[in-house]
Amino acid sequence: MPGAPCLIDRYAAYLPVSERTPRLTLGEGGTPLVRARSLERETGVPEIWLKVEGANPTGSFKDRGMVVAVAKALEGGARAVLCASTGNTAASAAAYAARAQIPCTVVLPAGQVALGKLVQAVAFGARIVSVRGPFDAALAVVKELAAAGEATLVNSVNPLRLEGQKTAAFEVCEALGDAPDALFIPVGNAGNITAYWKGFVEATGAGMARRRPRMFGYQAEGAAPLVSGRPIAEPETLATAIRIGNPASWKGAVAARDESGGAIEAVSDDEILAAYRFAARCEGVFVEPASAAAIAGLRKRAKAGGLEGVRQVVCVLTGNGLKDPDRARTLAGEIDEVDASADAVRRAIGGMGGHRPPNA
Ligand code: AN7
Repeated sequence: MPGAPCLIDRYAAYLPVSERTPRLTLGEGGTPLVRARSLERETGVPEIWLKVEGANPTGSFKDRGMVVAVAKALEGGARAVLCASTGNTAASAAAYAARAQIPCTVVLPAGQVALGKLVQAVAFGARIVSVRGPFDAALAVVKELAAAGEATLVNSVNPLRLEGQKTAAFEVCEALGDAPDALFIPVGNAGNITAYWKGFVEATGAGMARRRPRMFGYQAEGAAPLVSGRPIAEPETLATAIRIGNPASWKGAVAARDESGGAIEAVSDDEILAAYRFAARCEGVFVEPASAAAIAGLRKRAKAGGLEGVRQVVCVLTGNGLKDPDRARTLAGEIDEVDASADAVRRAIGGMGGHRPPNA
């Protein structure tokens, strides 16, 4: 079939869809699985793969779930969609709503959404409101609005979102011929870790895999309710995507952890930033800070000797680095502006660096 792949078509047999479900698509899914040689050298894990979900149409994994949620909303005759979001869900909902030609309202935690995500919601024509408080407060508001029947809620409390997102686990199994030993993934509202685990469980049932991975989830230290075991009223982290104090899929995350023999752990903002740099400079993969939490977790666990018997790892990189240009800009200082001559450029750069190993 010409054109972009349609996730609903590709996995129709495993999704709650029928011939009547609209084949809504922006070319979501089918994202790259990239070998991570620098991380392998550093951690000693023989095989590490990066699932680059930032390659989805709006730059995050949310598109997998959103396409299913919006298609089913259309099938059910919905006239509008609604979500709360730390940014990526809003960008994705706004895009698929535009595609479907239905209105979309997004409710955001004021001052805490990365610029790239915000401008996506603007570009796609969503109605945007910021509320005072964290994501959790915004979610409570949209739940109330949805309960009044004003629009279809497309947050991951809508189970269709998780159905769509589980397809990433299928892709991993198809690409590797089986599930890996371990999956590393960032955790915010905990929908994605829940969806991956569902996907891996179904993959073994469907003959796509013989085994299931251990699930390792990572929260930011200042927003780690699943690590402390209780909700956090004022979550804080520079990884704004996962600045969430009371995850909606709490039980799903705990089940994924316990049934798989994995763990949900915290990483500091400094560890997240170090992993953010490492992914970009040593693997050539530019992710947003929340995604770097998974890499930070992998590096931390490896350092602590917590990867005994783990030979093959997949690390889920949930969002594109361009989502958060303000954070990216802090990676470098001022950029020199000089006259347009070879001499001036050579003086400013101090050599092309070709005599040194890169990124050393
Ligand atoms: C890049 O967009 O919650 O644990 O409202 O954007 O499934 O919540 C985003 C979450 C990880 C955490 N990485 O996933 C939202 C939102 C990125 C994200 C997560 C998010 P969940």
